[in-house]
Order: sequence, then C-alpha cells, then structure tokens
Amino acid sequence: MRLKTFTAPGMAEAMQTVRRELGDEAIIVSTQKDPETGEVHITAALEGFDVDEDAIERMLGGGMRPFISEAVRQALSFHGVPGKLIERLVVATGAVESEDPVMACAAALDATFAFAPLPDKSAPRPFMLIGPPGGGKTITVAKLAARSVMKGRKVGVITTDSMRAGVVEQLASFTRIMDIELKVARGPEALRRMLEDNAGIYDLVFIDSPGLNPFQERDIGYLGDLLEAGGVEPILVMAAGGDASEAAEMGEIYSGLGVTRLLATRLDATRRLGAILAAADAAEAMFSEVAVSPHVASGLVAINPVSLARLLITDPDDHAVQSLDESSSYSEALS
Ligand SMILES: Nc1nc2c(ncn2[C@@H]2O[C@H](COP(=O)(O)OP(=O)(O)OP(=O)(O)O)[C@@H](O)[C@H]2O)c(=O)[nH]1
Ligand SMILES: [Mg+2]
Repeated sequence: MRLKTFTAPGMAEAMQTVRRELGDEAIIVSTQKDPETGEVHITAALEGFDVDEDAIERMLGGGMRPFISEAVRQALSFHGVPGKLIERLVVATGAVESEDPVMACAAALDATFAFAPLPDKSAPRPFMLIGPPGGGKTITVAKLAARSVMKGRKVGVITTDSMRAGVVEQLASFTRIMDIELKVARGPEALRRMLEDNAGIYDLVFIDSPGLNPFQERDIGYLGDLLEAGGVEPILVMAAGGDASEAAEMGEIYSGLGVTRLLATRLDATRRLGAILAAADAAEAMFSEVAVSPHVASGLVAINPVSLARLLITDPDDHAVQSLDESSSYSEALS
C-alpha cells in the first residue's frame, strides 16, 4: 500500500484531489480538520504499493483509536461530566476518523448536542432569561441588549424582577447608557399587557426574571405563569462550575418550563464544565452563547462543537477561555 496525505480548503476539494491522484480505489485512512485554518487533511492509501502495513493498521484504528477515546474520556472525567454522558460521548467519538482528540470530541459534541446562538437581528418572540439565583441573568440581558444595539437594532428591555431593593436600578444603569427605556412588569398579567402593547415595535426584546428557586414548587409555578403570560422563549442562564448532578436536576426542572437554549456564564471563573454539559443534556437545551467576563461591555461568545471541545480538552492553565473573548465587538455601546 501507498500512503499519502492531501490538504485542501474543504472536504469536497480534498476528496476530489484524492480521487484524481489515487483513483477510485483509494482507501481513506483518516480525515482531519485543522481547527486554526479550517483546512481538511485526508490521508488515503492505495493497494498494491509496498509500505509499512503496521503503520496503516495503527492508523486504521488498531493504534490511534483507543488513545483518542481515552484522551476524551479523561478530559470529560476531569470536568466532572456525569458517567453516563461520558460513555455516550466517548462512543460518539468512534464515528469520526481523526487523530486529534479535539476534533474527535467536537464530533461527539456535535452528535450529542445542538448549538444555536441567539439571534442578534430580530426574533419572533421575546426572550426571557431564567435560571437559578445569581446565575448571571441580569448582566446577560444587558450584554445581549448591548450587542444588538451595536448592530443598530431596536431593542426592548423589560424586567420582571422588581421586588428586591436595587435590582431594577442594577439593570437601569446599563439600559440608560444604551438609551433604552427599561420597562418594569410587576407580575404575569402586567407582562402580558406590556408585550401586547409593544407588539411589532422592537426587533428584539429581552426580559429579565427574578432569581427564583428551582427547587421550590411555588417559585417554579410563578416562573411558569410569567412565561405563559408573556408567550416568550425561555433561555436558561446558568453559571459554569458547581456540582454536575445538581445541575442535571435543575436542567430537568427547567426543561419542564420549555427552555430551548442554555447560556452558560462565568466560564472565565471556573475550571470545570461538567455541570453545564449535564444541565444542557438534562434540559435537552441547545448551547447558545457563553459568557466569559463579568463586564457588561464584553465577553459574550457564541460556542460551537469545536470551541467547546477545545475548552474541554485543553489544559485549563492554557487559558483557552480568554482566547474566546471577542470583547471589542460591542464594547463601544457602553463606554
Ligand atoms: N466572572 C464572571 N462573572 C459574571 C459573569 N456573568 C455574571 N457574572 C457575575 O455574577 C454575579 C451575578 O450576576 P447577575 O447578573 O446579577 O445574576 P442574576 O442571575 O441576575 O442574579 P439574581 O437576579 O440575584 O438571581 C454578578 O456579580 C456578575 O458580575 C461572567 O461571565 N463572568
Ligand atoms: Mg438579576
């Protein structure tokens, strides 16, 4: 056998080159996408040429596969991903031919989760950010609003969190800078009326919710009433870190409220991502953005299977999270 590696900007071009050079008899030994350049490397073999058969055996799976699966398993285990989810992800790595643990993990994440950033232009329904107390809902409402204001969108911001002293002012201090009037809806009925009155005025509406306790039936009942009255899309906001089993239990509860996406915060202040993987899995929620900074003017980044895989596989001391921060894109809105 003869082994040869081909590089091209995309999979289709790489395959064409393989066929042109080695013909239809070529056997694809491995495919790999360069995470930096996006280039595809295909290693292909052609029968009838004399080379090291053992090397091909190793590449075909005998040698590299267990090593890749083990690397992914160890990384997920370091992050505290629940055992059953680790097994599902490790099995899913087998579907790709890659010698790069990041790409194998990315393929497994892609097969297991959905990834869908929040729109920054317009949306048919308002978004309500919900989640456990202190998860970052209010700051994230301000970040999302700032991002869309920077794109020239007409943004409405509503808070339904008006019971505690100072919390309206916390959000108002940001909306004022963006020249947005913060509206306060005191209860489900007020929210319903406000949204009816505002119908068609805004490209995007972001609604903050109170820090309600997911393990208290009364709290979850009230949150359900708010969501129903508003006819809104609920986005689960949860801080990364913490116990994965607890996060999974919360995910299940929020799944009952119909959350569509998980927006994970505080990735800059944690080393383990098992809890957010467990929460997304239990909530059957898509991953949207992640927040990687406490500052309103920065640090909201869309995540995809490759960037999430890189965070999971890379040594936390390599500061992969910081490299995600696209801070400058909307910071002028609040400076
Ligand atoms: N380091 C870091 N801190 C964050 C991030 N997102 C939010 N925070 C901090 O987390 C704390 C809580 O944020 P809030 O936005 O007030 O959280 P909340 O969910 O609205 O809280 P409640 O309304 O009390 O439930 C604040 O001190 C934020 O600055 C992040 O991505 N990174
Ligand atoms: Mg809040």
